Amino acid sequence: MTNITLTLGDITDQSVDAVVNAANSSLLGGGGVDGAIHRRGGPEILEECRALRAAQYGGGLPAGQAVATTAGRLPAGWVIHTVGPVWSDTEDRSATLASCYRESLRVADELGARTVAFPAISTGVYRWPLRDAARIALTTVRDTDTRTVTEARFVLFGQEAYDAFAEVWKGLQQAH
Ligand code: AR6
Repeated sequence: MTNITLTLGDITDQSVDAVVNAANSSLLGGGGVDGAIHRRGGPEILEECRALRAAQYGGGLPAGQAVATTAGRLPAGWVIHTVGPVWSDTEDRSATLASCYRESLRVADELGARTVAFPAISTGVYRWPLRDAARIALTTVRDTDTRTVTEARFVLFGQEAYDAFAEVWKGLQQAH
């Protein structure tokens, strides 16, 4: 069973077995969490991402999937890169967002990771509304069985994101 915790902070400061990156399909870096992870983790992460592109992900990593690399100089064992969906007003892409969390946990289990730090995937550049993203993230992680993962730590960057996750989590626990 995975214990869910919420933390206000920067995901690159987390000493965990695996840090999840809200990447894009190119796997070659970007802004937001992705930029912070590559900056702080150093060039080894990008080297492994390039190798993945040259091997099994020639067309890029599809949204909803996840793949692991070294964490370079981060205080973590691995980075698990996943690609969230861009928010759409006209199309329901919730299943893809849920898949990011499920697939990241599956990869973490394969690695034998116990502690995993997640950002609020898709809530930055990809514009997913925070509360809805929090509901999808929290219910998906709560309902996913894991073998080795015992802690899923949501690392929220800013009070607004923290409060949204905390309120949604409180509501879900009361409903249970
Ligand atoms: N630690 C934790 N959370 C963070 C950090 C950090 N250091 N920095 C930002 N956040 P985003 P997306 C929060 O934009 O929406 C990139 O360019 C941020 O406040 O990083 O999935 C990729 O390459 C927000 O709540 O990811 C893709 O092109 C959340 O992390 C695209 O952005 C996610 O914001 C992916 O967009």
